[in-house]
Amino acid sequence: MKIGRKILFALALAAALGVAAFAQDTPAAPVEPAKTEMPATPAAGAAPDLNIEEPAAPASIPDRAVDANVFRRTPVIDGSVKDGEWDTYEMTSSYQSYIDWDSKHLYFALRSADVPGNFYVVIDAKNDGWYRGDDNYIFAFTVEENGTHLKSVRFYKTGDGYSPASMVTGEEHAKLVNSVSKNDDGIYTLEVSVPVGIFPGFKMFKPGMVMGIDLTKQLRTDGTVERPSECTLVTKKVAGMGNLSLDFAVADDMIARGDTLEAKFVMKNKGGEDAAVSGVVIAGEGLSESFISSHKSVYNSLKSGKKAVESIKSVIPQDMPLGAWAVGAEVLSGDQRLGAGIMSFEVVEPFDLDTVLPVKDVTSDFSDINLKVKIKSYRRAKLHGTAKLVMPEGWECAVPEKKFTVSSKGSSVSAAFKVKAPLGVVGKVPVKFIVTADGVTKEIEDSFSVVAPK
Ligand SMILES: [Ca+2]
Ligand SMILES: [Ca+2]
Repeated sequence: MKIGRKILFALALAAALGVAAFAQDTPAAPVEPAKTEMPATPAAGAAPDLNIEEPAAPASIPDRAVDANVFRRTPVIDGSVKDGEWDTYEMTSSYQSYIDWDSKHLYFALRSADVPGNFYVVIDAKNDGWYRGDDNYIFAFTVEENGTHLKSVRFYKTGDGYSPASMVTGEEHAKLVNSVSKNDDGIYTLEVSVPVGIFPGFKMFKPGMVMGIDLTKQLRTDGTVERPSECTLVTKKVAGMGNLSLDFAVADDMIARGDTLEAKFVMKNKGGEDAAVSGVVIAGEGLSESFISSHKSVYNSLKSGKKAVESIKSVIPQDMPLGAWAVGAEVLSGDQRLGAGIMSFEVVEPFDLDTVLPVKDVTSDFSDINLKVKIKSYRRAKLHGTAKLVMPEGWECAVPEKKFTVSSKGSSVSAAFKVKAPLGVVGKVPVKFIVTADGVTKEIEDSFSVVAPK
């Protein structure tokens, strides 16, 4: 069933959280101090000040209303902020900023009437202290009148010490950052994605992770920043009025195409009086609207102390793009909204691959070198497939292709191959596995080292 009604959960939540709406048409003059440019990289040998504690917030920074719970959702990086695409981070009279995340990326966006100017994404990935460790980044964007922008990534790596002086620009990191901007009638929009691999030690972003993140239009006059705000990566957001408490429960939110998203939306009336609930609408939110089955349930009321559960069941179609999506629920009393919530899930490939190769150097006269590819299934049904090993010229492998079955979702099997080195080979050996299952073929490459026998 399709419900021809647009549910604007982001705005509903913003209203429930008491955040002012973005005044797009009448941008007020910014009350910020004059903008500052990024400082040049200090000369090598600039003495780091290792004993200073983190800088206190300067008095000139105004109080900011930010939503530090970052919702999981995959936006389209095309320079346009669409309904249901972004989770709001901060709203001011002159600009609005957004953060989303999924398992592979962090996403940031800015809509601003205040151009030209600067936009900085400041990240303390492990939230272990700004300027501490090797996880401190400033992604800097300079906004031009015509909507173009320049990009630089500053990477602060200081080991265990504290030092704003130890900065390095990371050209290789800048290349990994995807950003698209547009200027539409004086409203400038910038959308950015940052891959998880930029941050040392991070393989995947996961629910509950706490990261230090700040989106700001200015740095302090000395080019440093405040300690980034603690942001938590979340998979659901709810806001109920009065004594109405709302929640989502989902057993498994990493779902392969063809499998079913199964979740529950739970309402509880914690008050002493009946709540005038007249209906609940469940539907795909924003961009997922056309992929997710929707329904509306009619209520007379929700009695005092009672709980009501709405089941969400929707088969993930084969054409639904990979990434994180949102389902929304809206609690109605006639035309009034008593509450709303969004919950996310991630559409994933049917399986993931990892390699298990010799960690230590192998001597070239060793006859049975063991190479494995580990296949983790995301399909609820048994996953049958084939794994093929591709070695450089001259390597022997008696059985280079194997069949495998992964019995259940979340479990893994390894396909193991024994190989023998050609005579006299030494050095790094590239290995490629090609795995096909469920109509999807994936490849993974890795390497191990061969040394001459003693
Ligand atoms: Ca977009
Ligand atoms: Ca840090």
